[in-house]
Amino acid sequence: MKIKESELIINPDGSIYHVNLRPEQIADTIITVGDPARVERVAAHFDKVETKVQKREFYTQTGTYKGKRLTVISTGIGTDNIDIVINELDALANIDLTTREVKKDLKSLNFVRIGTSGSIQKDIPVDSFVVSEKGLGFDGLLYYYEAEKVINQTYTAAINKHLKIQAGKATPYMVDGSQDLINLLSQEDKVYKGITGTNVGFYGPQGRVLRAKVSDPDFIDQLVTFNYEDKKVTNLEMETSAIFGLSKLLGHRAVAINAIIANRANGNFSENPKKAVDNLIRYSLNKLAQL
Ligand code: R1P
Repeated sequence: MKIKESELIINPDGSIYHVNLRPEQIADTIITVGDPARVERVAAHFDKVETKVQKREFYTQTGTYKGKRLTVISTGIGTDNIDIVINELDALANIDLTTREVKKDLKSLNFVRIGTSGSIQKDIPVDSFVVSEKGLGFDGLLYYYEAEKVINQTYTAAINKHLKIQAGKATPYMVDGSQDLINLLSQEDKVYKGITGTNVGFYGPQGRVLRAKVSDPDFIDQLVTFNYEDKKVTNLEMETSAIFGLSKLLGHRAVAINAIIANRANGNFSENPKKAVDNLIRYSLNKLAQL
């Protein structure tokens, strides 16, 4: 079935609407970062770069690292952008943009988020790395799709039993990351693993109060005490749940690794967040070269 022009928008140069890329310009392993400036910092390690494209907050470079073809793309902040990036990259891989039909043989991509995040647990210090075993979504994005097909029902039930979510907020959901990618990125002792919470804002939705008071002052305390099968909520950021959910729905693999630049439990902020992120980039690229 042909997908209509209004639904799958192709630019005059044959690239897809927002990310502005053509199918041949993406690798099968795609690193997502929030900050467009981080794309340069990842690609600076590449042996060679074949593609550089920018439109809005979506800046992409494709090249090779130790011979492994990789794409790095910035998503900007938030799960609304993740909806665009994952759907459009999937379309580049799995829809024939000329006939506008879904291909017969579907490709499975690897999505690897290299991000920054705040830890909520006292014992996960600034400058450490956390690999997300599960995404805990407060964003509600996945409920616009067939969420029930991909959420982890047991963990979703457990978190909803534990938290008191007020009416008017989206029901939290949990989605698993891909175990092989989790294993690859957490081989070393210095890497923590856990559940990454994703919310729709940086301040109130993550329990930060500057001047505007929050509706549920206990939210972070409730999150800290969640413990199911020895798994805890380790950190909070703004993209992982949607990356995990959409990737799973579309048959892709996904993982997230974050540099902890703030510790919300003791109020610390990294003295050198740039260094922490550069360490994370080097560590992650070396692991991805083994894929
Ligand atoms: C907020 O400052 C942003 O930083 C974190 C959050 O998820 C959010 O996108 O990640 P990135 O550094 O990858 O953007």
